[in-house]
Amino acid sequence: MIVVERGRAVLEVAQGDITRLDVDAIVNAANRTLLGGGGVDGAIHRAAGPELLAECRMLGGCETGEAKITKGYRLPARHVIHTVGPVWQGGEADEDRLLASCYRKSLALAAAHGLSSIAFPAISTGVYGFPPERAAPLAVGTVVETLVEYPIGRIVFCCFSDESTRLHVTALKAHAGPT
Ligand code: AR6
Repeated sequence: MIVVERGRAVLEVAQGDITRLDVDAIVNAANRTLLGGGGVDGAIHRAAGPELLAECRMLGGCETGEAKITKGYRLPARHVIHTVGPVWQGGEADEDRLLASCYRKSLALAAAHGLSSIAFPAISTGVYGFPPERAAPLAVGTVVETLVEYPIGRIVFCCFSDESTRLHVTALKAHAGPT
């Protein structure tokens, strides 16, 4: 859809179901229990199968802004990185920092496991109510900033709706050009 190169890395926006992507890791917009839910979390657990929930039970939950990794089981993706985005409370409750932290910690975990491709959903912009037009530039900007630290070759922003896709394309275009 749109592809931008930043040094060693290629960033792209794709539209569709993240559970179909063949990457080293897909990121799950989970909740603090890590025991499943609706939205993208529900879709990932359904597609990965019950073994994913069994592994998640052993993780002891996850704090907002943090990330934990599991295997991908029946998914085409080899791993799932579970992160917990902030619930939108009006913007004065550290939501921006916590959302940026989800992207940073997920990339750090992917790099620590030697992974070279990763796909993100639009964390917190569904049930958690983070305004999508604020989240998209924050997500893309954080990834572009953080990437320089890690040898990750491919980053996909996997958007579900037309609106989310448009917002991420616009945000990514702002980072096109010489690195
Ligand atoms: N592939 C890609 N993106 C998707 C998919 C999919 N299959 N399904 C939904 N989205 P949400 P949150 C988009 O609500 O706001 C869960 O119950 C969706 O359109 O999944 O972080 C958890 O257990 C939206 O743009 O996550 C938590 O309790 C984005 O994914 C809570 O929801 C995120 O929407 C987390 O809420």
